[in-house]
Amino acid sequence: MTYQGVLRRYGNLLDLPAHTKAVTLLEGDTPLIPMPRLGRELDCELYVKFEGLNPTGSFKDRGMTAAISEAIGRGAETVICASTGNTAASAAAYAARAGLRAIVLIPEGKVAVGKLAGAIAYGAEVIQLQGSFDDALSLVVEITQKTPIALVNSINPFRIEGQKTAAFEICDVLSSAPDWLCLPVGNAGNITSYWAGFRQYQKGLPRILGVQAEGAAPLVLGHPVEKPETVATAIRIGKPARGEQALEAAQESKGKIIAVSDAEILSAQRILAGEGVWVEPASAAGIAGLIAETNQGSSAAKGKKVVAICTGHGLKDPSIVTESFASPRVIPSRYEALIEVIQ
Ligand code: AN7
Repeated sequence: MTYQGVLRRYGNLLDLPAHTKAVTLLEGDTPLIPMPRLGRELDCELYVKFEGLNPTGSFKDRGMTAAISEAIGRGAETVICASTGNTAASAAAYAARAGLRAIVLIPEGKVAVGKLAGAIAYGAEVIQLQGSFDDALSLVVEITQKTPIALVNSINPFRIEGQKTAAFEICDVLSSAPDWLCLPVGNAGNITSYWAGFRQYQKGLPRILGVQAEGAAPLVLGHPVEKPETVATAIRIGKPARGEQALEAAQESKGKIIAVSDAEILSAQRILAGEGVWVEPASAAGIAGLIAETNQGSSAAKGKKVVAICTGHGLKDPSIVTESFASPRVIPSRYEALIEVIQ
C-alpha cells in the first residue's frame, strides 16, 4: 500500500479519540541518514533522523496531523497556537488542509523568515506579540480555556501521541532502539514524545541526551529563564510546558540534559551541512551536545549506535547562513574571468 501518513501507519498505537478524522499531508517516514564521517570522528555509529523533510519542514507535522484530526473530528472551527515558528507553520498548513481557521501568536521579530513565510502562505492569521514565546503560550492557554478555540501546542496530548511515531520509525529501521538519542529541547514536547514512544514500542530504550541553548536553559539551571536568548530561535523558550517530563525522560533513561553555546550550535550546523545535511540552528543542538560531551572526555557514546534528531530544515532560517558570509563574488560573463577566480 502506498504511504498514507503517520496516523494510518501507526494509528493503532496512538491514544486518539474515536471521533478523530484523519487530516494528513503524508508526514513522517523521514530518512535515518548515516553520518559516517562525523561518526568516525566521534567514535560512534551515527545517524541523523532528518525531520526537516516533513511536509512543512519540521517534526511538528507528526503531532499536528493528530491534533488537527482530533479538533476537526470534534467540530472545532478555529485552532490557535503560540510558536517560535515551526508549530505556527505546521498548524497553518494542517488547518488549511482541514478547512479550519488558524490563529498563530509569535514573539515579535524573533521568528525565522522561512517559518513566518510558511504561516502566512498557508493562510494563518499571524499575530506578533510584544513578548516572548512563554508570554504567547500563557495567552493562548487562557483564551482556549475561555472560548471554544482549540489549542494545538504540545500541551495538547494528541500532539504527543502523533510525535511518538518518530520513535517507532527509528526502531523499525534499526530493528531496535539506538543506544543514545540526542535532540534539542525547547518546550519539551518532543523529548516527552520520544521517551513515551520508545517505552511503548518495547524494542529497547535509548539513553537520552537533551540539549538546550545556554541562553535558554531552564532545565539545566533548574529555574525558569525570564529573558531567554539564543541564535537558535526555535528553542528560545524559558518556561518549558513539559519541563518536568523532560527531566524524567533524561533521568529514567540514564541520560541527561545539557546546555551548549550558540557558537557550538552554529559549529554543529556547519559540520552537518559539511556532510550534506543542512538543518536549522536549533536542530543542530543535539549534535552540538554530542560533540561537547565527547570533547569533554565522555566515552559514554563510544562505539555505540547514536541517533541525532534534526528537527527542522536549514531552509527555515536561511538568513542565519547568508548573513554570516560575505556575498558571493561577481564576475564578468567571460571564461577568462571564471578561470581566474577559481584557480
Ligand atoms: C526546529 O515551533 O516550540 O522541545 O513553537 O522548532 O518539543 O519544543 C519549536 C520547537 C526543536 C524544540 N527543534 O522542541 C515552536 C516550538 C525545532 C523546533 C524544537 C523546536 P520541543
